[in-house]
Amino acid sequence: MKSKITVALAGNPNAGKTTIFNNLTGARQHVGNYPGVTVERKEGLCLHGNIELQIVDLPGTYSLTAYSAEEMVARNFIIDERPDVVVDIIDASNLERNLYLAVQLMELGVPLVLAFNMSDMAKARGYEFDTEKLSRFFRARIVQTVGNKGTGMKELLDAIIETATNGTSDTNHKDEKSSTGVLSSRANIRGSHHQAVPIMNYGWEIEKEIAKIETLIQENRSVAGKYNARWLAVKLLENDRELRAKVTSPKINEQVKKGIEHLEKVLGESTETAIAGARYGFISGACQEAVRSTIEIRHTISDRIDSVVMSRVLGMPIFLGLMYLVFQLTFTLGDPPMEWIDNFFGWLGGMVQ
Ligand SMILES: Nc1nc2c(ncn2[C@@H]2O[C@H](COP(=O)(O)OP(=O)(O)O)[C@@H](O)[C@H]2O)c(=O)[nH]1
Ligand SMILES: [Mg+2]
Repeated sequence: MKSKITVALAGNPNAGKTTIFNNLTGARQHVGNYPGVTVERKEGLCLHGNIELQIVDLPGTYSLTAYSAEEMVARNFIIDERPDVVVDIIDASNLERNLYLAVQLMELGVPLVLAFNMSDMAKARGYEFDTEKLSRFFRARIVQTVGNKGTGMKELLDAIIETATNGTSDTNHKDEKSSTGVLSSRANIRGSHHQAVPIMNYGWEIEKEIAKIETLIQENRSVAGKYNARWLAVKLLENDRELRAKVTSPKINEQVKKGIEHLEKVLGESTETAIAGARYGFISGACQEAVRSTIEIRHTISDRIDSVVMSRVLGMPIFLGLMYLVFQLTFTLGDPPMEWIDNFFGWLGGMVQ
């Protein structure tokens, strides 16, 4: 293992990135700017055991598209500087929304750790996570943290070092707790685990187009080495303007154009929308399997009431009973005011005459 590990902290704004960055680096920080843009670049050092970690606080982003300077900086840092580990700081109390970035990091194929931060808030909201299962879905070790209390920092560092050492590659097949006590997620992904874990799949039509472009990318030496071929194929189909400008091969561009046209015709929506929709579908499926919430329990109580009130046998009598009650209330409670109004108009009539 390298004696120095580069770690990039990614995450949605307000997920607690800076808090965790400060916890890990203390006063050993350096603040600069990314070249050419006014996006702040914060770096710091952290010593864990005898391993030195260089930690970079990436700008907060919801996605890895080419829409904003922040997203471009975050994405290009990961692609160009190839940090040994990317830690996605997730606001676990808003899990589904935050996992959108995690899916994209997973697709990018980077060694990934997910910090489920704000786990105190998530708990207060009644969420319970099956982190082992989520870890298999997202191909990343997961650590629950409370940034502002410093909880989970040691476990996070263990997971980072474990990921830098063993990677998140499929070659790691030991289906057991690792030496650091952090569950080695990759171990369970394909090889030894009996339960197959679905990988992010965009559906037959889109997958067919991805495969065609992916093949052309792999044959093209100028882009093949730099990018994960599947990721680039997806991004091109998403019509990512920066990457479409970067890829100059006419063969690839022609295939991308054809692919987008075909997909928009058969899907009836933009490829961008369809691809984002598939990502959200994946997240929602994973959460349905691995996140429990007491809000769900509240749901089931209201479901139970519904099942009585809406039932075929009791529904009508309950409805008629309620109507009778409304009728009674209207006339018994409505009687006195009706009398007052009657008297008032009688009096008014007398005055006019
Ligand atoms: N309740 C709670 N608050 C946190 C946690 N982590 C960070 N915060 C607070 O959340 C706010 C946003 O954190 P910050 O680190 O600035 O987020 P960033 O935008 O991702 O850099 C700050 O007020 C932190 O003190 C946590 O685990 N639980
Ligand atoms: Mg910040």
